[in-house]
Amino acid sequence: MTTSSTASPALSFDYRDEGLVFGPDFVFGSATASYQIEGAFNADGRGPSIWDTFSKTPGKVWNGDTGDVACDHYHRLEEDLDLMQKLGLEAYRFSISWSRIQPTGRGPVNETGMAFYERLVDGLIARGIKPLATLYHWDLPQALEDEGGWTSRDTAYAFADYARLMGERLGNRIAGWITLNEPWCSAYLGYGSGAHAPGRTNDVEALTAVHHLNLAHGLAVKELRAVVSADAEIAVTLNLHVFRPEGETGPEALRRVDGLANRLFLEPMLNGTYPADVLADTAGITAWSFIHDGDTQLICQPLDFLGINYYSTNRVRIWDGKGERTNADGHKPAPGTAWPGAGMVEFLPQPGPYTEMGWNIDPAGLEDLLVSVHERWPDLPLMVTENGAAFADEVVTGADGAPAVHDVERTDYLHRHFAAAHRAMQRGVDLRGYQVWSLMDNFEWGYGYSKRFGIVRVDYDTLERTPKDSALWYSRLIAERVLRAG
Ligand code: IFM
Repeated sequence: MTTSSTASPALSFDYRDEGLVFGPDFVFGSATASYQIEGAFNADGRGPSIWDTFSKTPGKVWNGDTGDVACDHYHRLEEDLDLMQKLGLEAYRFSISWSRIQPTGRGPVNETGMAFYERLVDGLIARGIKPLATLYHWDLPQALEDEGGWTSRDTAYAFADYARLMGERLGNRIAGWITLNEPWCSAYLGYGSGAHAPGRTNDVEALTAVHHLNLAHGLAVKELRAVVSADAEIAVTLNLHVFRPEGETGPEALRRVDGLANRLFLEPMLNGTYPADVLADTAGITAWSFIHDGDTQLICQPLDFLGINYYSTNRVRIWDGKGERTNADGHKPAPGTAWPGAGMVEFLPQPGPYTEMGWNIDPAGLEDLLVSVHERWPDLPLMVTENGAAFADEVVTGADGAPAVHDVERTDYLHRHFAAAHRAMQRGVDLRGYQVWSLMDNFEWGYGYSKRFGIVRVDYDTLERTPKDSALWYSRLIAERVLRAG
């Protein structure tokens, strides 16, 4: 897997192309996730998830923020649906809170929780917006974590049951199903570095979680296929990492981290095998005996598209043991490591500019990534299921006296990444659509409410929504299908 091009012919351009045309079938949308926006953490029978527990554990989340209220989307559904329609979204990617449906992760449906998603999906369809549903965006029911979470094989089977149940109830209305969002984060940040819920820091557990998440994906695809409409698409979303190797040791560093971050998911899911070199690299940590006979065949299910989340790039080499070591992997601070068995890899600071997350802005990385995945799996359609940027927005009073946010940097970021996606399509990539992260400002995990990714501003005191200039720019792009500067 070469998500790792050193240089692409595109690097000399600034990606501020204008006039690029997107065809009528390209699906413009926006994305959110349940814990990040819904709030209503204990309403109508919802059970606790690992993020409820983690966010309420002192010191885990910036400022002690939690998702208890978040954007209160649960109670403001109609207003948010109207907003999506006003912006002209063609698709909306949301995630389902497992513990709203099955409060303990198993057992009968909590009908009030299900009714919320039925209202959401029906409301989207009534407004001509395609529902794209993610089954798992990190909010594991706490009861399942208490039984071992993703280190337990049973969790994969419980997930498959939940997937079937959702397929039975919504399978005739969802245009696209996404089993998992970014299993890399669930496994390595949840069980390795401890930056995310459940906050464990154990290399063996992180690698075990990788396999059980892969297995959960495969089992869920099988269950969904059995019950959803024939025209519903089924996919998974991966946050594939783009690594740029630095110096002589760069290629070896790249092989190691590309193996952990990308190939450990892509290869079982798309080829039905685990990468032998990664199993060998990590043999000192685990013998991988949790992979049972037949698992890789189960994991490898035909997919209708692959969802790719992209934000920035990494520069890597093997640490030479001299001087001060940098560790700019973009997922710090954390008590443990997100890179089991790859402690010798040094993440070098990237040249700027940066977003408010400290992540470098590199649209060429998106073009490189889409092209490299396409070259490896030419028949697999792709969709950008997340891309966007956090900036410190300022609210001003607009000409009409109403609040306004002139988020020039976010608009420019989106413009350049849409240009990169367009160029990838010109190079043959079958890219089906693009879901901007995020529809609205929300709970940014360990960073709480300190980082704003929304194209719509949320005032966390009044919960008022204000479309930022980036939202107005996006609305125009969707209407005209021609890329222009902000
Ligand atoms: O907010 C997250 C989202 O939940 C998953 N992908 C990355 C986003 C920005 O960090």
